Amino acid sequence: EMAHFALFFNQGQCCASGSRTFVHESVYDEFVEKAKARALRRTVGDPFKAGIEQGPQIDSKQFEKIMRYIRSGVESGATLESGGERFGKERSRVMWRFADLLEDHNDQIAALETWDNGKPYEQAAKVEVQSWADKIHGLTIPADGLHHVQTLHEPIGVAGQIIPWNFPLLMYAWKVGPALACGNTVILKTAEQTPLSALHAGLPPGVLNVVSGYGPTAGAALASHMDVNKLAFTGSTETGKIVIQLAEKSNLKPVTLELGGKSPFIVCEDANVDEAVELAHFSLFFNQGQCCCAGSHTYVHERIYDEFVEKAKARALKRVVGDPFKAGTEQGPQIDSEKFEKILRYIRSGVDNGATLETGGERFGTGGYFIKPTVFSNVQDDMLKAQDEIFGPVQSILKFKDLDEVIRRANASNCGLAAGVFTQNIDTANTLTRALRVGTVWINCFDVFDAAIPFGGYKMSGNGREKGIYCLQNYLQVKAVVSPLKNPAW
Ligand code: TXE
Repeated sequence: EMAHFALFFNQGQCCASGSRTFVHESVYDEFVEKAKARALRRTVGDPFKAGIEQGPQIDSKQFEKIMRYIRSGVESGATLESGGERFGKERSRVMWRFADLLEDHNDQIAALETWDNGKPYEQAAKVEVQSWADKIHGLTIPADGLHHVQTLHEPIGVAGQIIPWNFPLLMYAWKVGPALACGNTVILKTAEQTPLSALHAGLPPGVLNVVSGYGPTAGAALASHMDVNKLAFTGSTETGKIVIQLAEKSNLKPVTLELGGKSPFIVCEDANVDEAVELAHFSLFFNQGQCCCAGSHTYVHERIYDEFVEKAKARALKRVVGDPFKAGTEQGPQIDSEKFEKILRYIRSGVDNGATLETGGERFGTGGYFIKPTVFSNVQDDMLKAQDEIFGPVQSILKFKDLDEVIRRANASNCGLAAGVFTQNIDTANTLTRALRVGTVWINCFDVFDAAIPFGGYKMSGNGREKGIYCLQNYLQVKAVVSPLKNPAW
């Protein structure tokens, strides 16, 4: 204790500091062990805060000089027992290294994605991992009375995460990044269709554990495990209801859910039709139509409806379907035979219910789960209302007359993940943005995903947000710490 004080007092900036600690060999090992433990306990941080033992060094010049001495100590062969770097950096360093590794192996990982999932190689996920690791901190709170009150933001513990097959690597990054940045360990279950890319990443042993397996066994085990402290799930609304019950029945672990959507894409009468057609096409057909936020309900103002339908059909006919490894391919196969059959069933039911099949509507080629880009016009709300997400390359174009009507119809959905709004009029954009009950509104754009932008749903599209500063609270516990202030002057 005394040697620690003799050196570390005043950030080690004392002319008389006990900088050379001579220890008799008979007690050397024990002393080193205990000195290390003491240094690890030293509280470093805001020097105005009670309880802080060590603030920053005086300036950048001194700081850099000390860092140089530390490096030269390591290079000269002294054993670095603890510390040796900027405070708060350790977790951040691991995160950056993880991000670097993902970037370095991007080609390989993208190929794994295409093998597993069938998505065009050129589109295979470009992953962003952001580091919040060294920016997570609590608050000091000026509560009444003579108490020092602060909060500590601590990791929640073991995070269980279950991800789907439509964006295997992207879902992995969205889930794993914030959980690790907040200091948790992770057990991640990949979808049975797409296990490869997640198995490719590596971190310190035990920090990130990837489990491949089926939902009702491996997934359910994770959701109901007593030692898993938090669950994050992306998948169908149906399975979301199951995992939330498993969590409740076991240890009441908090659950965040990112579930399906039926997103409206609203094209107003003042829109540039060519641009709107292209964006609406992208919003639905991207990733073989297998996006939770796909613009599956294309509402078009009656004044431009016929022109829009004609051009949407022409664009769908131009879509390049085929080998996902081939440059220029826009659309690969659907994920598996079950989903392929389900989409074809929905197409048949659209025809049976009287919607006009403009193009597509059947399998593409003779092998594999390829579906021709399909466009329906004259679609009525009740045809889509009863059904689940189509989750395939099927665009449904509906007609509307005025804003109030389209708001009412769009909000009648039990989902609320996202919406696209296409207009040149700022008042129209503002009105729709405020009125739509969804987690993301894209105005004159769609599928803009940045690691800093929160993503998640209203209503049955889920709860909680992924990405950005909003997702951190899912992975942190807040501990209130109260201690008496002995000196009333403070
Ligand atoms: O989803 P599931 P499926 C929608 C889309 C699609 C439909 C069905 O409409 O057609 O869901 O897809 C795991 N306990 N979305 O069957 O079952 C499963 O192993 C614990 C939207 O693939 O939800 C996988 O890892 N886990 C969606 C994950 O849940 C279980 C993306 C997703 O599978 C489980 C995918 C259980 N009992 C499909 N059962 C989106 N929001 O983007 C399954 N799982």
